[in-house]
Amino acid sequence: MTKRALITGITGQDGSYLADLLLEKGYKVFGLRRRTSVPILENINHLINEIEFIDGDLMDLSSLIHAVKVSDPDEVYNLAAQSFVGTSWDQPILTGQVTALSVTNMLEALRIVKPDARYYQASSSEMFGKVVETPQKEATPFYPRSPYGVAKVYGHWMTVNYRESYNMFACSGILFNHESPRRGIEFVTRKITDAVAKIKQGRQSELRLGNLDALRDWGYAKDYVECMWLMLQQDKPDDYVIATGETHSVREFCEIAFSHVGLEYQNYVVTDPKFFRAAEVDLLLGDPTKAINKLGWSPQKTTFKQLVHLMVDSDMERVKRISN
Ligand code: NDP
Ligand code: GDR
Repeated sequence: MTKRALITGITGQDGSYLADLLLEKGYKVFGLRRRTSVPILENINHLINEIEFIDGDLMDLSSLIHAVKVSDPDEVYNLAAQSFVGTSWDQPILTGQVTALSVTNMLEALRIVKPDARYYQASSSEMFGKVVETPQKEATPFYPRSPYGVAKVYGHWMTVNYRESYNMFACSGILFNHESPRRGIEFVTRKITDAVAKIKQGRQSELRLGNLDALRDWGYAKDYVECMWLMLQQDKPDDYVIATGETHSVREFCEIAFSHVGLEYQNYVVTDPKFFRAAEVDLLLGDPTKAINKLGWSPQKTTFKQLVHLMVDSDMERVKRISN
């Protein structure tokens, strides 16, 4: 029997890679999509005829009930969110409504219409926030440092709560930062690789960044969506940290990205207070031991250096295309 999956956040980085993966596995894929005046299809243009889109918004419970009825899913991947930490200080209430409370909308839609569907919640290493313990694992206490991090803690605990209250197959993946050529342009990695390509091709002169000393455990999004799927194939629902177990600074990312095209980052990167955060998460470093042992997942498919290089190469090509 063909398995059916409903993905929220299908137009985003992870939703698009997950759709690629599930289609490869022979799933029928449904994607919840917000109505926009101009379609945002950059990440899923190649799949437009393979996905069945359902119009809806995570904040609108009735649209989620409709989406679950129409898709009749075996698996639901709830990836939609206001996902940019910076914006969460500018729009803390919206972030709470979308990234926190709407998780309950999705869980309620499932409880009402299809309680035996398996559910994946996109939790985040931002829940760890201030360093309490390093490396961070499933049992590390949360200390979120942004409205986004606080919202993700709510969504995480609601997922645990629905699992324990209603015996639903609900899992949370606590994913550390993962990047790719499909990453939104405002996130630091993509902002850097886009700038490297534009500077190299004479279309930009400098790159303005905030805190260069922030440390992140960066992996490749294409590798990480596999874990989401693996979590829903287990006998029992559970929560897992997904990370590489390595941490690198924003500065190191710059060094590798600029040097890949023969440039030195010091000549182009300018520190701008505008990009510093009201409260910073200084160090993220995850311990993926549980995922390795229980899911049989391998964290080091794509190394940090390979990740930086593949993102720079992709932006070099894209900038060349748009320049012609
Ligand atoms: P993106 O920002 O690339 O994608 C977010 C998606 O959510 C988009 O498809 C967006 O749609 C959709 N969305 C936003 N608001 C709503 C809404 N009200 N109703 C319906 N859809 C909405 O995020 P990523 O793909 O990077 O991340 C996926 C999930 O994983 C997010 O929940 C994120 O918080 C979480 N996460 C991400 C990590 C990472 O490093 N990438 C790490 C840990 C967790 P639209 O195109 O219309 O804006
Ligand atoms: P993050 O990702 O906040 O970790 O959240 P982001 O790439 O935005 O920031 C990473 C680190 O880089 C520092 N930084 C800058 N960041 C941005 N965006 N722009 C800059 O100019 C800049 N200069 C320095 C930041 O201060 C920060 O320390 C991502 C998102 O995908 C979340 O949805 C997800 O949950 C977490 O990763 C895990």
